Amino acid sequence: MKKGFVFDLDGVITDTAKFHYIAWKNLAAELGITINETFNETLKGISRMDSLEKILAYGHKENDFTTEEKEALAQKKNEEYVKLLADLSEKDLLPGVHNFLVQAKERSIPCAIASASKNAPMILEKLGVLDFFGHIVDPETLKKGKPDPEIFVKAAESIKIESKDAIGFEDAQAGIEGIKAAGMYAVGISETENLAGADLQVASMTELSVEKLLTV
Ligand code: GL1
Ligand code: MG
Repeated sequence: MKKGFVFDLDGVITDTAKFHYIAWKNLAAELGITINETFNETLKGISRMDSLEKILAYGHKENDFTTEEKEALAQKKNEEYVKLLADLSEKDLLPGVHNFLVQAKERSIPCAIASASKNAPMILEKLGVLDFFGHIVDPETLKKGKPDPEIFVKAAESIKIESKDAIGFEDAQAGIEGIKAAGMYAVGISETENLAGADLQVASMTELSVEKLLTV
């Protein structure tokens, strides 16, 4: 039997991935760099500064800015992103998420968040689901981002289970790779992308039952 769940946030719990895309696209445009949805797939699950570095490299501007300038650019993106979240509330939970979390709670299955986003606690609070999670991994404590397994291993440890007993949920390819490298069972959630390496892929969490998943 599996013993716990580890969730990505953006694109799994709520559709904030679209707001990250808008904010990155606008910042890139100001720098004369055009990004599209295909390129955006490679940003999913990637930390704020690493995302900026990837965008600059994509536009051949990786050597054009000082560290301070890059920090200011990342902050600017975050300010726009946070503005886009102003109306975020329970209605923005993705389909099936609330029901799944309730089912997990009824069975006393611990849940943790493994997101690269520094905004995770604020977002979970706005969504009204903060209390369902035993722990939110602080991305500042990580040596390496996804696809490294570190964030998933830390998430399992934080809810006192072994990685092999955990199930991870992800919408991004880098995340699926991290979950598998941690030795967990990987559930991919995407309507549009083929998430290579996932043990199971669904279009939304409405397709999942806690009881059935625990015995995979
Ligand atoms: C960071 C990036 C986002 C996204 C998330 C992970 O979030 O900026 O584009 O890749 O990590 O889902 P944040 O800026 O909220 O720390
Ligand atoms: Mg995600």
